[in-house]
Amino acid sequence: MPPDTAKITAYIGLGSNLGESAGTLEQALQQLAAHPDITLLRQSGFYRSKPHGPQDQPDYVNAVAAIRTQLSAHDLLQALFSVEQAHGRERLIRWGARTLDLDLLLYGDALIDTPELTVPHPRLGERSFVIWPLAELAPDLILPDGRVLAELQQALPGDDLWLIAKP
Ligand code: ROI
Repeated sequence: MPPDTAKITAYIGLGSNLGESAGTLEQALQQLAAHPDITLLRQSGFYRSKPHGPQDQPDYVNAVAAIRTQLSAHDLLQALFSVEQAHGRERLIRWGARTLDLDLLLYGDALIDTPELTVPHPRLGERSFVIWPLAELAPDLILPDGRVLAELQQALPGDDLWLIAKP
């Protein structure tokens, strides 16, 4: 068994605005927890949130999960894709409605910039639907690029999201 130090804490953003969104998020969390190389540490509450980007789509349900894993960031991304695909996600329309979206927000202290993956997630700082649930899990977090989560949260009033289910 490899030492525990090989494990990384990562944060995953979950979002859905088609179908039974809260149920879809519950299932996705269970699927992540069932993965042999992923331990689900904590999940945030579920938030209903106004769509960012195109407005002509339903409100979203969003949450964030903290996990621990020995998977590389790219292998973790593949694992997220397969959970998305199990929910019929097609990555066709950018910024359109979706049954399930899983974003790798943070992977330990890593700064990653490859064609497939950018970590921290490039738009994380602008997204109340990410920052608020993330702050619920890790209020003292400092991002690997030095940004202070509490300051990002203060800059986002959170008036476009509502806690609909506590963890
Ligand atoms: N808006 C909200 N509120 N939640 C999301 O998960 C979400 N995801 C997206 C875009 C279209 C940018 N807007 C969103 O991809």
